[in-house]
Amino acid sequence: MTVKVSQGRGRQRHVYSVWAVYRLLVLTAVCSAAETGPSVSECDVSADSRFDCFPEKVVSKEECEARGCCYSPPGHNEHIGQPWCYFPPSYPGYKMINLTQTDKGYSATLQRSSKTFMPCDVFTLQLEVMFETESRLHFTIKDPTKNRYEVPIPTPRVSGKASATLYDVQFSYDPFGLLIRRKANGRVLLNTTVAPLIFADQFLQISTSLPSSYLYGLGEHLTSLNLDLKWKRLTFWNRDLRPASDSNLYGSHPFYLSMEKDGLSHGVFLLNSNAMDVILQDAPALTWRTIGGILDFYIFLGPEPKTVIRQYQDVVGFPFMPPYWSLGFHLCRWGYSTANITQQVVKNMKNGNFPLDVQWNDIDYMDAMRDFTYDRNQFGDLPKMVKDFHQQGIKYVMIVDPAISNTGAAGSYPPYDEGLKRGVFITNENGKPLVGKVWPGLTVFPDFTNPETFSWWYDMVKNFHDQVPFDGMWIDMNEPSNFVQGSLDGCPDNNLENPPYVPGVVGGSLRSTTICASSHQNLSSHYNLHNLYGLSEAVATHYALVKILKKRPFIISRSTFSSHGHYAGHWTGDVVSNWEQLYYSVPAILMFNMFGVPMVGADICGFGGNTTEELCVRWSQLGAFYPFMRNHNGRDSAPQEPYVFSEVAQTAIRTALQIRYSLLPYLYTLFHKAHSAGETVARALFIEFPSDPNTWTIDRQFLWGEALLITPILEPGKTEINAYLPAGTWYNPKTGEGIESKGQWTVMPAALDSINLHIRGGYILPLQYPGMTTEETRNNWMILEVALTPEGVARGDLFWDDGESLSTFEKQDYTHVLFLAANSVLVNEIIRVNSQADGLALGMVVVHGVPIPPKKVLVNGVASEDFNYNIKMKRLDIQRLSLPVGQQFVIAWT
Ligand code: MIG
Repeated sequence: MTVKVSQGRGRQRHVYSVWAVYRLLVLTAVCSAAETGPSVSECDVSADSRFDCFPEKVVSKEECEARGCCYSPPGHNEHIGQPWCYFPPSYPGYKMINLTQTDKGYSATLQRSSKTFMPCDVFTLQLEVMFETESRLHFTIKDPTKNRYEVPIPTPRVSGKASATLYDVQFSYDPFGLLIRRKANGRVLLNTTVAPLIFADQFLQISTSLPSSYLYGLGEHLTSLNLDLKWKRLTFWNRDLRPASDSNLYGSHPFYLSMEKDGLSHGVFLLNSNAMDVILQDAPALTWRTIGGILDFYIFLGPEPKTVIRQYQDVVGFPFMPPYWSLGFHLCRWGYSTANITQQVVKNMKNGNFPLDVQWNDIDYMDAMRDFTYDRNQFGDLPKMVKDFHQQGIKYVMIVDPAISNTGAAGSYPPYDEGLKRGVFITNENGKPLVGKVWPGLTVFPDFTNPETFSWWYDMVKNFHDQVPFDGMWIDMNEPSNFVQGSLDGCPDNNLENPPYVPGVVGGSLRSTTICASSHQNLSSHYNLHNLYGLSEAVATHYALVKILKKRPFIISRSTFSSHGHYAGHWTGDVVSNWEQLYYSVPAILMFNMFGVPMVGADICGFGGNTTEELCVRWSQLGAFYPFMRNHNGRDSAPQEPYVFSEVAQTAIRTALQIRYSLLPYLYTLFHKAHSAGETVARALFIEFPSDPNTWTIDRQFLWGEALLITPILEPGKTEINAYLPAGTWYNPKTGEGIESKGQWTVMPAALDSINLHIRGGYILPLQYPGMTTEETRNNWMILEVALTPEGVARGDLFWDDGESLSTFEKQDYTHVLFLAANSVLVNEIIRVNSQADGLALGMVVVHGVPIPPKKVLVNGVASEDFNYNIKMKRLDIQRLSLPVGQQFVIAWT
């Protein structure tokens, strides 16, 4: 065990924190803070390093100083958001006593001797530090005398202590603070001595310095990928809101990844589901401020961003393996008002020669907008429609909202009658189901933290599936959204409804657009569980579908929380049809991949407002590279199905779809790697090229996996685009051109029909000729696109199974083939093969970067005439192959 624990009071402080030294000195002089303001010299804190002592409101000098804090309203050159009232270094904190070694790490008692400004300080706390793995440190701070709410998601249970760790931990005794360093270079990754720890019943706050200003994550918010640290407050309280900046949105993922100066990285996860603010400041520093639960932190040492992301997913769960069909194109809108119209859409797609896999319906299909019903007039043919779709190889997904109508005549609507009998609904202070209002009118809200609700939900879903054999579910409005504030009868007046501090939620109140915080759920109050509502519905839906379909479930949810990706995917909600939102969809998709929710997409062409043809073409081209590719539109917006546009636009969109379909084997293999190894599918450049600082802020380009660079056009009227090519060889698959990049900006064409794609030298992409559905595509010839490095090597792989059975990876019922090129030879190596690979045959190989015209091509030792060489592009095409992918082959060119 090489962890150092500082014993002397001042020893480590002068090394790590000037702040802490200062605090120590001042603390010996000033005893208890409160009534009088601190001295002028104590308040001499640089603006960026001030931590807010009065987050509730704008304050006067008197109010501020009454808290024992420093008052300094910003001048007009200073940044808005900078605290007016901030902690002096002497502000009393907790004192650490009884630090002891445990079989997992350390434990200690923390004691506060004076009150803070928040009611109900917890004066004695228990700290547990757990060295869970060599790269993961876990620590909790709790009340040892009282069980407080803890987030009920499964996390790894570790016994014992990792023996060699990438981190070491040091403690500051008085005031208590934690310092976590990267052993390899001594860098401080976390230092909580920068501001006082506060742990009151409804106000928990802890701050840390950051090693750099390159910070990512902390979704769901409308932000750039690299977060802006200039006094930004990110609020977590799941909410139904059209994505807007500086607003709490649909989901909460209190996890960040930090890129350190030299390209190493680490991550921090606060497992807490209460309403929360995270404050970012230029120091650089970060403050977690939550209004309940405990402090439950995981620190991931990486050191590569890829490993940080995997380590995070080790805690929250790896993503579900999607069915193959779900990687195809999905089409939806609010306003397909009859089954006929819905069927016509599918016909139009077919007539227009557009690939389509999944047709959707919005709430239009429902009878009086009630779940688990369908409108017998407009959608009388729904069961038949879905069966017809199946005949055509098309799947069907429909929306379901959580809220259940409670106004039908008794006995007329089983979801309510049954639910009431079985006690599945969230209750109010009187123990009666809380009544709100959503699409069907008055509604009650299922409590998915109640096991009985799981079985009730299963019964409802099963019953509906018996009538309408749908293939997946779209769960919307699960923040949960409510058209009245709190409930029909308002909310009671209590400390959960009116906490002493309300994070920066839109609407200013916890009940805004949702149900009362103090309403009751099986596991705890809604106050604690609110941010888990969407997740809990996704889990219930996942289990219901596994049981009903006995195949992999496909679920897309609006509301999410950490660990969501294990059960379901996400779309980014009600984005507006404009260029700004087109851009923001890129960081959103990349962040959700970092959160372990790779099945994610934005509504292609936008949901709110009317798209333009150009915007819709560009959005379709980008959307072809969303892991979840769905065009969805609002009720009042102009139509935006691919076939409504001009021939030119249609051609561009069709091309985008065909490229998507041709890449399916590669995409599916990436999903397998996400599922089995916690990788990202849509990947930020910095994740792949962490040692190149140019990539750290790029969020207008991204990768699929390691090998495919996508440069979408995100602005109108572009004829060219300046884009970044990280160091290496990059091939444009369309022109065949290869570029050697030193890590440089390059001008690329941007004609309306162009999508700039680059394949990275050193990689092999498995492709197929695109069909009209994923099913058709799966039966087509396979193509290998080989992108050689200057040294002439490349590698790739293919994961293949039946595309729908449960747990094929876990049961080892799949095919996995590696492809390797070196010394002018391409071979496959069969890691595992099953009968699913039987029909799969390689029809063509494209090799980029062949320097010398080959004279001969040998396929399994037999000379072939079916090859072309393009001397300008240095590209070799080998055609008319017919090689089973699941059997060893050797292709050589000399
Ligand atoms: O209050 O079901 O985000 O995709 O079309 C609106 C109607 C409810 C919001 C979803 C959107 C969906 C719409 N829903």
